Amino acid sequence: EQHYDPQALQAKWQRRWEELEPFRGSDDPADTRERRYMLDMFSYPSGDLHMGHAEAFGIGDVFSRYWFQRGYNVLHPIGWDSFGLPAENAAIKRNAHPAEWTYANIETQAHSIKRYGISFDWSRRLHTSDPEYYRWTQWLFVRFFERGLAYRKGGLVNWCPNDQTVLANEQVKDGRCERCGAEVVRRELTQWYFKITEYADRLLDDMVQLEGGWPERVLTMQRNWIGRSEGADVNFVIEGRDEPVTVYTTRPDTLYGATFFVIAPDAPLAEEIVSEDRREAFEAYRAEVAKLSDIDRLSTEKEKTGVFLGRYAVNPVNGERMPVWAADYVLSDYGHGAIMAVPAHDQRDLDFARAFNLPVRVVVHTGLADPGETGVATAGEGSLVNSGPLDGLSKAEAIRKITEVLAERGTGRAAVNFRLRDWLLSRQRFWGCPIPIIHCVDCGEVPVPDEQLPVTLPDLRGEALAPKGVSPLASAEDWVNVSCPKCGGPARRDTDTMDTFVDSSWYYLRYVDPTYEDGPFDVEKVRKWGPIDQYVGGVEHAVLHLLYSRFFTKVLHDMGMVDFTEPFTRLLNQGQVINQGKAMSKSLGNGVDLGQQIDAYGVDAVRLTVVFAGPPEDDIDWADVSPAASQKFLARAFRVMAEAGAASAPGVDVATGDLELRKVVHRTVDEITKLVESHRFNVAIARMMELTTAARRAIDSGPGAADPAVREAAEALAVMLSLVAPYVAEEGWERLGHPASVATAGWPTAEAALLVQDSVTCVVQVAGKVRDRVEVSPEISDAELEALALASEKVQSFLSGAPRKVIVRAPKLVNIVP
Ligand code: ANZ
Ligand code: ZN
Repeated sequence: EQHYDPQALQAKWQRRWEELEPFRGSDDPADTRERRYMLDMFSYPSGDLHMGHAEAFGIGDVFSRYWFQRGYNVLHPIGWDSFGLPAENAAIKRNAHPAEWTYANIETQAHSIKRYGISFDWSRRLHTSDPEYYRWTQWLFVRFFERGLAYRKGGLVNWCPNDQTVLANEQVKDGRCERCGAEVVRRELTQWYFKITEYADRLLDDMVQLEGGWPERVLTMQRNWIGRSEGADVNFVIEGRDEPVTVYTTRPDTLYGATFFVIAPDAPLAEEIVSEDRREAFEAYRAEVAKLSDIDRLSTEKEKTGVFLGRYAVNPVNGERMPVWAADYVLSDYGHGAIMAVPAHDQRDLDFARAFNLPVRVVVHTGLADPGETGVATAGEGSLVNSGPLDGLSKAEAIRKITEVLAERGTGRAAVNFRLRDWLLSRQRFWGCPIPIIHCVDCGEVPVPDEQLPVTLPDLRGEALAPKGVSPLASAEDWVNVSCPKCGGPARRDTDTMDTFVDSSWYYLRYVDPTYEDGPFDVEKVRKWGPIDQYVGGVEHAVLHLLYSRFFTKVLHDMGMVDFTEPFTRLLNQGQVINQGKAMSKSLGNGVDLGQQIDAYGVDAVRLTVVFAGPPEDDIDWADVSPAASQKFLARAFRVMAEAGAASAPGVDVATGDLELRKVVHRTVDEITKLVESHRFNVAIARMMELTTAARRAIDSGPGAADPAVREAAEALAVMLSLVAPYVAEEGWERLGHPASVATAGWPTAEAALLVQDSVTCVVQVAGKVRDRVEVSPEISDAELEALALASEKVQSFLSGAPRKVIVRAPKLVNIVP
């Protein structure tokens, strides 16, 4: 039977793979193979697999399967990032427990992933919502707490009074809740934070390790997110206040150009210093600003707003009095929450000055028109003017000089500032990892002792999970009230759960032994497997998961638990699958269902389509690709393998095979190897197609199916095809007479002797149609080739008289226009 039936192959081989388990990473100390750790970003269990998974897993599998074929000891695990809000919302709706929805979805996805044929080591599967896992998330939290890296502080957060919940900055649109449209208020809440800012410098500096291995765009995003800048802290006296106020500036050279002073309206300082006659206006303004997200506040498009606070600051270098304003474009938690405004050289200050008629004074002469007139601030190089002792200096010289002067006088100093904020990790949500802290009136924050971990979630379901403004855990009285581990007195558990990004910050370490009981991970095994050689996942995690994981790794390094400082040596961000030029969405009705695609074309055709569509980083428009064409190609490849298998037995002497075909095989193997190594997977597939065509021709109009070179071609095809079409490859391999699994059969090697090209095939077209092929030397000249082509009898039979034009592309193509 040489009919290609993808669904039958899937049923057959999925069962065989379950028995064979060809993809186990080996921890056997006697196993001396070189190790490779291949990681796919794990899945969130919301419903079944979708096209995005199909692409990410499909691309990741090319790496993993290639390494298996090359004989490495490969670790390629899979698990689920299984805490999170959607499970909770589903549970409220169905009056159920979030675990039911979560684990049902995990089973559905696991089933689909197995069908999709990804080379995962299923023995290492983990779920972050399992108590065996989150016990160790809690253990790590306690270690961070002990090191001063987890702490609680009060702060303003976005709060939706309707949904009774905290919102992320990204969920606030024009001051309203993205979901329900209610006006968002800022609420003062005491929350847990991780002190990621303490690692800001190292997060930046260690990026040198990632150059070349990570997409430049992700490195840039992280660099901007961390936002290191250099400048100076400058002290200003505010009339009537004893303590001077410090501002951070990247341009201390412009100090003589400061014409007013701005404080963030939500900074305590603004409230403290506002004069009595301005207090009412100030408070009204502050209430308006409280509705805005930082993103809104920093927008340069937004009209400038502010209120005069009725007070004056004194410039430390020239004694000038500057009015003090409160304005929303200054943020309370950046720098010191106050700035000196230099409208001539800072656009936002200039916009503000023009809106409120404040003076503009140029202090760096750049040769450009006066910003006071043009409305365009000048930020570039120039020489200092109107600046006393700095006059005539360049920007850099002036920065150095003024910083020295300020330091001598004790009114300032060089300073570094970061945009990065500490990581707010507490959530008032049920379906997450409980924070393992007990609050005691006498002892304060007491960590739950290690031997009492995990602190498991209480059994709440349905309505009990509905948002009430405080964490649902607070309503589980029996669970909340405990005795203090230190003094035994009455105490209460912390009722917040952790951001799910905490769970995913260390999962790649747990995979080496997910049942390990003596710590979060087996340190020795991580030493052997880590760090991850290749990570594959979406770019949407550029500054969240990928930054948090780097932070965790550094802390674990400092704890002596890992011997590397960067977790992911190489990173690939696959593109998105879109349809008709747009992201798939319910409202557009352009969704593509993975299950339906697989039912229609088979797993192999879908996988091949995904990888063949273009470079792995590019988006795939499903309207532009053809899984049907992929299926046709796979059917052709299948017939080549089946016919070769039927005509000859394994172990024939390939050296006696047809030389022309052998050369094609070895050249193709050589090219495909290089293409896979350089991640040009789509081009590698194009070469596999060419090899299939060459083998087909050898069978039909060449030496025939029994020729050893045909077998050689078919075997190479099976192995190489296994990277993207594992089912047909496995079946083909079996038809060729080999025991399963093709996945570990070994990558073919190209023989150098067969790579020398002594002739190439030149295609001769007449009016765009192929009419003949001639074997020529690769060095043939255009003129020689043209003569040779015109001499062909086949060609002549399509010509009546002299051709109008002959286009020659030596040595591969001649196109004759009759
Ligand atoms: C005076 C000045 C003059 C400034 C000039 C810039 C240009 P980066 O590079 O992002 O660190 N700034 C300081 N604290 C701020 C806050 N809390 N909210 C909003 N803006 C703040 O930016 C540092 C610059 O951002 C500082 O330098 C300050 O404006 C402003 F020609 O000081 B500059
Ligand atoms: Zn106590």
